[in-house]
Amino acid sequence: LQTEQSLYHALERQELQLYYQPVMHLNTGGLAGFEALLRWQHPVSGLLSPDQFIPVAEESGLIEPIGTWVLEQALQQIQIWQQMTQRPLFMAVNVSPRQFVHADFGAIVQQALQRYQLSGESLEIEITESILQDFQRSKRIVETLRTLGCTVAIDDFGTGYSSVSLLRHLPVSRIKIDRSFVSALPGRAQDTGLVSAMLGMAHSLGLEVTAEGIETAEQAAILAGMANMAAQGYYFERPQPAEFFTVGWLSRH
Ligand code: G
Ligand code: G
Ligand code: MN
Ligand code: NA
Repeated sequence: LQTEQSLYHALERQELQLYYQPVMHLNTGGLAGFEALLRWQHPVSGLLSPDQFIPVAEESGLIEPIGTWVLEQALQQIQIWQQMTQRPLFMAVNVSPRQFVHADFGAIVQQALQRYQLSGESLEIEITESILQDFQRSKRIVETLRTLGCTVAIDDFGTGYSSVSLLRHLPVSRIKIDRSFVSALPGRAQDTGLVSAMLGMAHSLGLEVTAEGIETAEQAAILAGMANMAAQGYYFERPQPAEFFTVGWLSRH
């Protein structure tokens, strides 16, 4: 794990970078949007993934300026890609609990949308069940985000003990089925059964679904046969820097 001081400098020295992973419409193969994934280009250790520094950012409070930077950067990028493609692509942004329950989170989102002249539908906020620690406040923030037109997704759905409880109490719009369920496909009847139960639940509640971690054509075909959904995974594309999509990729999709 990295230290607080070096992370402080990372922000200052512009060592943080966003990678993007496309989110596809599984049944049509068309592009739906992107998820922004944070990286730290560390001068000594090389490219670091969020697991190596988000915990320090959370503990130190640096997650607030870092999270605001991520939001601004991601929205600036989706504005560029929307203009390039003339399509209503969305950007999904991961938000840590400490960032989410910050008193100004709604205002920070609103300002960022205004700055890049984007409607709320351009932004999806991904939360995990760890926000349940501050449930009342989280509920108000989810409501504020929905008022702004943003979608709110439950990330890593199915991995926590309370994922289902979250659906019961929060007006979220989407679940992202955790990749551990997708990587089990094709598997035993139980593995397929779990995924179809999650799809059934989403359907009953009027929620949209993204399946994460699709790595093979077979997994894509199995899921496409089950329901309409959005999909992400190495099978479609790995997370890549913005230039990768701007130069070439977007004109082919
Ligand atoms: O991209 P990768 O698979 O290494 O991401 C690892 C984890 O880091 C995932 O759980 C992802 O949700 C989280 N993550 C990625 N980018 C961000 C970010 O900008 N903010 C926060 N809080 N978490 C992120
Ligand atoms: O927790 P969250 O869903 O935000 O994490 C997304 C992480 O999953 C990113 O770090 C991304 O690099 C990783 N990821 C995306 N697609 C795949 C995939 O198909 N297989 C695997 N193993 N990881 C993936
Ligand atoms: Mn995510
Ligand atoms: Na996830």
